[in-house]
Amino acid sequence: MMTRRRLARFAAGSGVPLASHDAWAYTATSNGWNMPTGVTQIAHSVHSLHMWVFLTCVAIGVVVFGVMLYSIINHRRSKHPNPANFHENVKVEIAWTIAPFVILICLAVPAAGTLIKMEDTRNSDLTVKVTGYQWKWQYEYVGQGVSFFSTLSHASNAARQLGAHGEGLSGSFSSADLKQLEQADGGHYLVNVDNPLYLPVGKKIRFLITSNDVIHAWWVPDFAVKKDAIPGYINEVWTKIDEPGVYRGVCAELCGRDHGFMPIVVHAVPEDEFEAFLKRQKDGDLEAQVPSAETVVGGAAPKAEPAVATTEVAAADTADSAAAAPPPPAKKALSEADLLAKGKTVYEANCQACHQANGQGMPPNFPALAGSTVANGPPEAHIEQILKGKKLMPPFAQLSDEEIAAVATFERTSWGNKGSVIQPDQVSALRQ
Ligand code: HEC
Ligand SMILES: [Cu+2]
Repeated sequence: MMTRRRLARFAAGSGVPLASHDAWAYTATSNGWNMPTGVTQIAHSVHSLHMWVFLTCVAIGVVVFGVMLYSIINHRRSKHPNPANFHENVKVEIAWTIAPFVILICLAVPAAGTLIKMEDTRNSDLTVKVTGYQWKWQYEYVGQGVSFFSTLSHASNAARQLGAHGEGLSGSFSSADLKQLEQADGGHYLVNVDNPLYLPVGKKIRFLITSNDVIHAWWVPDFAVKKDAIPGYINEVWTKIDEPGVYRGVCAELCGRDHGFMPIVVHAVPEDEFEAFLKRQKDGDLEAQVPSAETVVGGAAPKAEPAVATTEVAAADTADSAAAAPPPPAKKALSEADLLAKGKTVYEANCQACHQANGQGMPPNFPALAGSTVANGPPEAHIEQILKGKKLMPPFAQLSDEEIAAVATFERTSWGNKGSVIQPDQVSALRQ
């Protein structure tokens, strides 16, 4: 197991997307040799089914090879120089027609039962929409107004940059490098994310699975849930988790360059903790709309009126000025410091894989942003490129106006670039 895990990590470090084949090793309920027993009723059924089919195959193997071996030894030429000479045997023919038929029925009945249970997504307590992106997942708690992206954790990503430049499988990747990778990200190299999915235990959760670009597959072995995420289609699947814990999975459909780098982390928690999580998410969103104390009106966005944004949660000191009739909701302007701080996180999660932490990119295919004409040129072209993508660069329109403004400001200000502030308003103006 160790060797397999090492190999997968080694390969992943060198940019070869092998990581998903190694997923057994990371499940909570697998010993690394067999399928995980899982933490849901369905997973237990799937595991029993797997064991039943496996043992049936072993029994058939033993009987067939037993008879063969017996015949080879006992009817060898030295013992029986004159072979029996007969044709057709009705009894044997009936037996070898009926026996496989019975075996197939014994396999098909429990398999069909489990499949039917798996497909029954009725009466769920909660619906989560899962959308695959190259190369991250988006989770939306349907009807709750909570949705977020889940990307490879920063620590894993940083460690893999180290591997990406190593010589990889060709040899000069030292065992010290390997050790370093194994310990990277708290021992969860390539299977940690920035924002895990939280789910309540003991509740029937329905997943609606789709994709925004190419085919991905959402796979969490401990739940026995594995479903293709297909653009334009919505697949349904469900789970009901029995035991609280952290469960991991990966994208299980080869989906492009970073297929091996879009893991899944699920925190299964008791219901009250789950409610607290949802509340935190909702409150977080509200906070984001309220101008913070150090918010300044950027020169680039004269329309912004911080004092009138989201009056219902206005702090006491803004209450009086908030009485004025609210104009059409203007995006609030952010301070350069806020933009830069946020931009750095957005950059690490979305751009660094191609453009590198130092902004040098990986020429010739992935250009440097340090000294780039786009990052030092007119803001519109820069924003357009992020929204729409260009050739090998995917579009990032799914990021919020704030996130795009922040990451553009970060790029324009880092690595010796000239530096200028882009505000969310400028981004929303360029969206169709
Ligand atoms: C999958 C790799 C990839 C990712 C991820 C990526 N880019 Fe790019 N980026 C490219 C490629 C390739 C180009 C060159 C496009 C061309 O001109 O052909 C590029 C070009 C750019 C340029 C213009 C550089 C120049 O001078 O031509 C900017 C600015 C940019 N990217 C910003 C971003 C931002 C912001 C993000 C994150 C939100 C990001 N990129 C994520 C691949 C990527
Ligand atoms: Cu994928």
